[in-house]
Amino acid sequence: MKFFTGLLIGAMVMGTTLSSCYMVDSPGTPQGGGNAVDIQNNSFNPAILNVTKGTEVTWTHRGSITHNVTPVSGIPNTSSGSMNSGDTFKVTFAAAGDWDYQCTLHSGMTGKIHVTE
Ligand SMILES: [Cu+2]
Repeated sequence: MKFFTGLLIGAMVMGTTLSSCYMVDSPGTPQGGGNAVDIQNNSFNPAILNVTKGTEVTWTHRGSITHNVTPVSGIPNTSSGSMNSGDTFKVTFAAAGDWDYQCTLHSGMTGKIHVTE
């Protein structure tokens, strides 16, 4: 009888261990960084992105309401226009310098691409 009780407890411990494994969050998709900017929660992430010249930067709209990427200063003078969920916008930065930008629909929603040689 003790043997069967031991088995039962063993099975319960194993079951608990297995079920806790299933509860571990799956690794999320990396957000931002590299040459990518995410548009989410009324912000650009990362707000400041450092790239070397010649890099193509991609903005991806991962939110739900309309945003845009509009330069404030720097070159090239190109804007995304209205972006909605799932939309992407790409800009290649051919020259070193700062490219400051904003979403004209939401004050305080700003970002910067810092382009180095
Ligand atoms: Cu916006």
